[in-house]
Amino acid sequence: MKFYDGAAPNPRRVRIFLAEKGVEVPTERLDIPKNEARSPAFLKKNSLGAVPVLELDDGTIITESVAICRYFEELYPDPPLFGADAVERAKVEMWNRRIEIEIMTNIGAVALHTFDFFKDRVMQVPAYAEAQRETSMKKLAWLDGELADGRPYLTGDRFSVADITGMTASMIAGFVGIEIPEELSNLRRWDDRLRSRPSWDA
Ligand SMILES: N[C@@H](CCC(=O)N[C@@H](CS)C(=O)NCC(=O)O)C(=O)O
Repeated sequence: MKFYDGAAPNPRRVRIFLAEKGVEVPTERLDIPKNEARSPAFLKKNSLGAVPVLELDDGTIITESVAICRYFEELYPDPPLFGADAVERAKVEMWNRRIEIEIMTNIGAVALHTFDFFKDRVMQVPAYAEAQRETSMKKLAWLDGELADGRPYLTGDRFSVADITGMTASMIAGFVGIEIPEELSNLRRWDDRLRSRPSWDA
């Protein structure tokens, strides 16, 4: 198998996941700014021109960071990062989607609509970026409220792929200068906990 990687948030989700599992996979790192993920050869692997991509020995291609993580979860079930029973699995799915949709997409839009890097990739609307920056602050306050019960991780006591999505959102927030306000102490506590994991540097 080969893992097509890149210096960017979504491939990093898979890198963190693999680090948490203690698994090493043959990897090729594409140079995203040099458009290597959009080369004709790579578009045959992923028609969306993006990493991460996992290519299996029989030629099967898996794209989408969470789908790749799910595949590795099947191969290496310990420690469980998608939940250990029916309720946990549902909560992981719930929280992963909540973090992607409510947090990461909003923060990501700030980057997409302002960074020069994306100007040929999306139709940029700077006013939309500003609106999303404001929305992001409201969503962070919402998440702080959710974490007010003091649980260490999104789904409870167990770290999961939903927290990994949170780590990625936190990284993107850093790129666009969104900081967690001092008063959102529950969120800060969770973010500090994630940053202290060795996999943060994956
Ligand atoms: N939904 C996809 C998103 C993949 C994606 O957007 N990848 C970006 C890096 S974070 C990419 O490879 N971009 C290549 C380019 O813009 O040329 C996932 O979760 O894997």
